Amino acid sequence: MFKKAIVRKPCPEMIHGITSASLGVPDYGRALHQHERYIQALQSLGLEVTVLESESRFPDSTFVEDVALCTPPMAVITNPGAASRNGEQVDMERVLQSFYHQLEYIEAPGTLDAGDVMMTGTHFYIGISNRTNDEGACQLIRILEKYGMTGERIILKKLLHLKSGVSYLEKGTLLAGKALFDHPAFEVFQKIEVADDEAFAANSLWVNGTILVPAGFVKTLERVEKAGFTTIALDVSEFEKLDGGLSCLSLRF
Ligand code: CIR
Repeated sequence: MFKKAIVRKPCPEMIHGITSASLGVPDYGRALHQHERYIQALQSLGLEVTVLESESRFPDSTFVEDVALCTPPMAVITNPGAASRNGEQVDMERVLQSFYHQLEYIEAPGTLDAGDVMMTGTHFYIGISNRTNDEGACQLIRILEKYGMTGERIILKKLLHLKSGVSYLEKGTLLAGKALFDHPAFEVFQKIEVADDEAFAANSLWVNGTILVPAGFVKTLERVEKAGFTTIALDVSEFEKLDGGLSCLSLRF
């Protein structure tokens, strides 16, 4: 179970965030409102949420998931793969020092965005993407092994991050879009398929037994509920415009 979460308020400069989507420019006021609702949902599921002030030097800094990986024994400060985001991790290091005794680091030439890392118990899947390189993934696997955990690499083709295409819902169940549904590494799991026209909803989020699903993705919501999970639908439309989903908006530990 998670006890804590860290989020960062979006900054007005988020309208200049990196995107591959063609959904238009985010509405900052609406983004702030959606962020508030996101925080309230985490709180309603028992998490104590630390809300960091917005950081205007980094338009994408509300996507805190990418700059650190939180595991039970330690946190890893990443080396983000996008030039405009590299530096976001510095402040997160300071914040995580007050929560963790052990911090580890991904170092250049390794790059890693933790949106590429999916935790399934003590085993971690690490996407090799435009943001996470082989060196970064190998560094992470070595760090995990020091703490009795394991990791393996998954080569990505089209996805921004591994968790843009797959989410672990616990209880041995994955929610996966077409890009990863049949991946041999995931044969051991039960799977819920995300319809092609709802691909964004593959980024859903387990929080203490409840699955947060992006609002408006009704087929996914139905399939997750039919599989026996309790859900909360949350509108993240303004973050979707920047390729960011539910997991990207917090660190949970
Ligand atoms: C980026 O391209 O880095 C941001 N606009 C979106 C990051 C989304 N983060 C995530 O999937 N973990």
